[in-house]
Amino acid sequence: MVVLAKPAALEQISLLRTPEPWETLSGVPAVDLSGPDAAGHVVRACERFGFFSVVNHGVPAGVVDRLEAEAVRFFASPQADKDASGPADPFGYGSKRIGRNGDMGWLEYLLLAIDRDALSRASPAPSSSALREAINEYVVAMRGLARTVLEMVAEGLGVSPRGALADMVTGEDGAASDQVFRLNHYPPCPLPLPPSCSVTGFGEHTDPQLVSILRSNGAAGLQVALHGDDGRWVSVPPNRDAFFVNVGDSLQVLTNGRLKSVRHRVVAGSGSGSGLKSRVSMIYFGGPPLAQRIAPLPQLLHGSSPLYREFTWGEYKKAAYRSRLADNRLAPFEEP
Ligand code: GA4
Repeated sequence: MVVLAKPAALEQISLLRTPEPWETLSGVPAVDLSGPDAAGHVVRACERFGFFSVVNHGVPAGVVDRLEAEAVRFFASPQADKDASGPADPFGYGSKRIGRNGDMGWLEYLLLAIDRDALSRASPAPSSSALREAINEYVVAMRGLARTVLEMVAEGLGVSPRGALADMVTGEDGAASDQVFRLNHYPPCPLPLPPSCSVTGFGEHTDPQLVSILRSNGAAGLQVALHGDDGRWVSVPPNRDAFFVNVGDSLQVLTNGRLKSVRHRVVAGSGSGSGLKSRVSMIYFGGPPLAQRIAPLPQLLHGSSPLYREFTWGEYKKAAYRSRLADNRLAPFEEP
C-alpha cells in the first residue's frame, strides 16, 4: 500500500483514521419539546449520551434560514473582507487556528461574544448589518431554547426552583451571563489524503459551559464519543431542522457528574469527487456570569460527597483558555 505524505497545508492538522464507513448513531435521542414527559426524556438523554436533538422546538424556520444564508454569504466573501474581522483572539474571524495553544482544524469561523441578547462590542462585529441582525435574531431564539432545556433538566432532576440552572445563563437580574456564539464553515478538503484518513475539522473536546445548542446545514461531519463503550466515536446523522444540545462541563459539575459533558469533534469532508458539500454550523454556548460559583448542587448530593471542588466560571474559563482542545479540563477540579 502506498502511503502518501501529508500535504504541507495539512501539516499541523491531525488526521483521523477512517473506518469504512463511520458508524452512525442511529439512536440519537430526539426530544419533542412539546410532547409528554419532555423533562424526563431530556434528563435520560443527558445521562446516557450528554447529547440529544430537539424537535418541535418552536424556533421559526425563517430565523434559522436567514442566518444560514448570511453565514454562507459571509464565508463566500473575499478573504480580505473576512480578515477585516480577525484574527480571532479569541473573538473575531479565524481560519484553521483554534484557541491560543496550537490546535488547528480544517475550518474557518466567526467567534462572537453576546451581551444578554445581542452581539457585544467585545468582539469585532462583522461589517454586514444583515449578518449582525440575523445573528441577533437567532441568539434571542437560542436563549429561549437554552432556558427551556435547562428548566427541563432541573425539573427532570427534581431541582427547585425550576429556574435554578436556567437563571445562571438567561437570568434577567444579576451580572450578565457569558454567552458566546460561533459560526463555523468546513469546506471539503480538496487535498489528496493518505488512504483511510480524514482531516480533523474541529478536534475532539468537551464544551466548558453549561449547555451548547448546535444547528448545521445538511452536511455530515459531527461525531460524538459514547459514554462508556470505551468512548467509541459515532457519526451524528445531519438534520437541518433540529437543534443538537450538548451537556457542558459546568453542568456536569453542577449535577455532581450525574450528567456528563459529551466529547465531540467534526471530521472535514474530503472533496475528492464525492460531491460532499461544505458544512456550515451555528452554535450558541450558554455560560454563566464570570463570578458565578460552580459546585455540585446540594440538592443533588443525596448524601454522597461532592466529586468536584467549587470554582467560579471565570476561574474555569481562564484555565480552559490555557488548555488544549482535547484536554480533560475538569481533572484539576476533581476532589481527591
Ligand atoms: C470549545 C467550545 C467553544 O467553541 C469555545 C472554544 C474555545 C475557542 O475556540 O476559543 C476553546 C475551546 C472552546 C476550549 C479550550 C480552549 C478554548 C479553544 C481552546 C483550545 C468558544 C469555548 O468556549 O471553549
